[in-house]
Amino acid sequence: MKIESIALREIRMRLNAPFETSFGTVQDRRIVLVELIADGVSGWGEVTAGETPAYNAETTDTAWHVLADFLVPALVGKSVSSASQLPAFMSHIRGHEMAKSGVENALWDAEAQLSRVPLYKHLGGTNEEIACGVSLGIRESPDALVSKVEQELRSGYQRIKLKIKPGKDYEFIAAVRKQFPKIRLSVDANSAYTLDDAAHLKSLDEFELLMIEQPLNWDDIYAHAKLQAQIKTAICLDECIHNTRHALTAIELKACRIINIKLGRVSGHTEARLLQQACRTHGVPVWCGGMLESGIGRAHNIAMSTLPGFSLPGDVSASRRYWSEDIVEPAIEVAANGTIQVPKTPGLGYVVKREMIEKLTVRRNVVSARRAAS
Ligand code: OSB
Ligand code: MG
Repeated sequence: MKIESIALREIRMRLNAPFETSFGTVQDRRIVLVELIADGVSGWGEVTAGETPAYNAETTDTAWHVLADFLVPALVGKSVSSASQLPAFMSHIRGHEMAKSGVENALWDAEAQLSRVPLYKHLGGTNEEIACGVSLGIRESPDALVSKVEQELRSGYQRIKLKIKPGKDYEFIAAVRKQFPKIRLSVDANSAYTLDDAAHLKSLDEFELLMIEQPLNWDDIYAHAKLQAQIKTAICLDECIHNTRHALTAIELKACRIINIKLGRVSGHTEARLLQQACRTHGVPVWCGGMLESGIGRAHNIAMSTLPGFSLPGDVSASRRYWSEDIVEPAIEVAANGTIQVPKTPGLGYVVKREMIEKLTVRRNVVSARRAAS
């Protein structure tokens, strides 16, 4: 496949409601979209970086910089034998996984279309429907949280994840668990605690949580191993895991019993596939995390979630939970039993709404092979 052109766009989209985590609150998203043309076919990817470097080191603006100034010039005009070879063309650039993922995933979409197969099949996915959970932001009060949980359970979601931080944890979880003793419940701290909090985190064992996600430092696998040895609840790593090597280190150190895979955090479909395979070999369940994506990123998440290692419900929810109108059609919907039917048309399986994207675009950068060569 020849990479003929790459177009970057930044779009602005407002979430239906503010989303609060231990590191801050977001409502106005600044999303970088990548449209890559290979052999005449257009593929789409989404950069999942946040607006601030609070979840990880990348932001909308660092991703734009690395894409526009380094990745796009290195890739336009190149011929690649398959999308899975793309990481080799980007390995001279350290880090910036989310920027890389946006462009790599766009090529996977194009390659699937060129092969006339749905992306999920092209990736090696085996499940035709995926199990969905929700991630609920921090709320004012335990009562407000309980009514939100009730609403999401009524929509059918199979697992509820609560964002927590010091001072907004025990009572909130206790209130939800009291009301719903049997549901699959997990919590996500986004690195808000330290090992000094081990006794406090151990007190959460009584709630029989499915997992506690990333309680400690974003870059500290070893500290999680020390914590896992002291608590019953399974630790799930999110922020710490950028590639398969990190996952193997975490598994060997017994730093977690579950891993969340986010396409952006691990630099795209190629590494995500390797990572889920390594976890599967070691009997470690994985699930698909979310980054408040638009429909394009969500469609990639759906395709990835069909791989055999994805045995727990992901943070892959319906378009309407985030947006009044999504940028793909049909909008992504979750059935009453908490599943998404994986689309069967070639590529992403959803139609990208170009006119809408055009209206939301605040900046663009287009590089085509002819221009790159001249
Ligand atoms: O840690 O999983 C996380 C959103 C932004 C940054 C980090 C995280 C999240 C979520 C939201 O939990 C998941 C979603 O997209 O619904
Ligand atoms: Mg998380």
